[in-house]
Amino acid sequence: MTFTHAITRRPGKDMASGITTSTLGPPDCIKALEQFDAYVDALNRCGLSVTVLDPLEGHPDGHFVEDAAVVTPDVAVITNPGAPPRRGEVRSIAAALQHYRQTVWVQPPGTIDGGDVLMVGRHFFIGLSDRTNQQGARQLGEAVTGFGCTWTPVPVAAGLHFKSSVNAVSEDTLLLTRDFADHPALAGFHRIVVLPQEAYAGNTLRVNDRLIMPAGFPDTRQKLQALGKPIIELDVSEFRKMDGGLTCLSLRF
Ligand code: CIR
Repeated sequence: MTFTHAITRRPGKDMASGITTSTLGPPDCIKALEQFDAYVDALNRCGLSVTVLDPLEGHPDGHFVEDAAVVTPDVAVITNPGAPPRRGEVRSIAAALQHYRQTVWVQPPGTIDGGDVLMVGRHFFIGLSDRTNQQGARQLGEAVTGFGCTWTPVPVAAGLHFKSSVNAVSEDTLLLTRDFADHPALAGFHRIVVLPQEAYAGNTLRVNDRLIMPAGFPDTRQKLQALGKPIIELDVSEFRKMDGGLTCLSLRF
């Protein structure tokens, strides 16, 4: 899928009140805004037209827009996020997406976070995690099947979301952590396995012919260089403190 657009949301002053399991300490909101601006700039450099929504009052995780929808070439599936405090984020994301796609909505008791959904070609891997349940995965699967796509559920036993650990870095290559390296569902792909001490770099974002990776992971960078794509490194330290990373800061389509 060639991307032309992205939707993002500027972090609010309350971003430190979001959900996190990290022990890295509270984020510096000023630094986070600088990192966010650099992220938007990188998406622009990849050729995308980027919508930047205003912070969503009362939703300190609202800038992690990826979790609120799954956008395919055919449809935008609006999620029912697995974390109850995040459910109020979806309405404004749906409003932004309705200009571009028909929307369908995941219904409770189904829950799903976009961070659990990896589209590779016309196939979807849907992580079953603390945030995404069987019903939510099935509803998304049925929605995309209606447009000729296929899907596979994948249990997520490590990390917050499936894409915390597994991402496509080319049409046929996945970057992944050791936890997923031998997973039978992923066996048909070339696999680049990140070192355990560089597991966070598994959340690398492919935007058309470029890769955007978190700064500070030299072994992963060297492995990715073999793909011959331009690499942009970004410091996302303040989002990492809130269990977020590069993929979760935008919806690309
Ligand atoms: C959360 O726990 O929901 C947020 N603090 C982080 C969400 C990160 N989203 C993503 O990786 N797709």
